[in-house]
Amino acid sequence: MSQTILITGATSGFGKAIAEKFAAAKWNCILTGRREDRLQSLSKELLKNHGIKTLPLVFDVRDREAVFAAFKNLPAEWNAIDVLVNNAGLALGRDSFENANLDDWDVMMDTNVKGMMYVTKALLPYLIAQKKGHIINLGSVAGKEVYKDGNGYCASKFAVDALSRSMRIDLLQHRIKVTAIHPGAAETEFSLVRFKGDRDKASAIYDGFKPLHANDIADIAYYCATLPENVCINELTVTCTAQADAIYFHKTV
Ligand code: NDP
Ligand code: 8X3
Repeated sequence: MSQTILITGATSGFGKAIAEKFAAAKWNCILTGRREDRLQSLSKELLKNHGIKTLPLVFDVRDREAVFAAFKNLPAEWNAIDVLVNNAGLALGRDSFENANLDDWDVMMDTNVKGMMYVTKALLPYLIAQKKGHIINLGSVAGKEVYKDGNGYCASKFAVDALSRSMRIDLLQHRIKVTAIHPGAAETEFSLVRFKGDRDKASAIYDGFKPLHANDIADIAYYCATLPENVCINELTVTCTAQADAIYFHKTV
């Protein structure tokens, strides 16, 4: 029988690559994000290339009512969800604590922390009813160590780490696995968003080294999701070869 994955933030980067990876393995995909045009074109592409079923759901993870409304009455054919990937997230700004923008902090906390909590809470009744499931949360090396000017983003990803550990304990009784993947620098739309559309600043982040690619994270998510029922990778930190942790890089320029 086909399996089903739900991915938040499937319009770009890791989320899109994860959708493509699982679709290629014939998983049906529930794809979420705010940009409807991208969700529709990804749905069509996955159907055409892999013949799988997709359900695009357009909502902002910060909108509590919209999140719960989206999952309240999932069509019967979609309510058996094997894997939830909490991926939607962002960084905004890279400024010292005294210069950081309060609105940026609010958006990061509301998206990366509260959005993830809302989505998980809204989906849990389905996972609990089926007495199994797997939640994969996208944390970051920024949630393992703080770096200069990382303040609000680092705090939000430390919270993802804490929530992942907490979920793992609380959901044990329901046989729900929880895996936290903590990537280092990966070239997606992440830096373009962080630097608010400044392409030069965004691309400069990756000067002098070869960062992770979204497909690397998709491969890892797929590996974690397809292990035997009795095996759960609790967490893993993954960086490109030129990065040691949240702070140290070996760059050629
Ligand atoms: P992208 O910017 O390429 O993708 C981010 C995705 O999140 C988009 O699909 C976007 O969809 C979605 N998203 C953002 N805000 C919201 C919102 N309010 N509601 C719904 N969806 C939202 O970045 P990445 O793929 O790199 O990032 C994915 C995750 O990985 C994030 O949590 C990020 O923090 C984390 N991460 C990224 C790293 C990197 O270096 N790239 C490293 C470590 C972790 P849309 O705009 O259509 O809503
Ligand atoms: C994204 C990686 O190093 O920019 O989480 O924080 S980093």
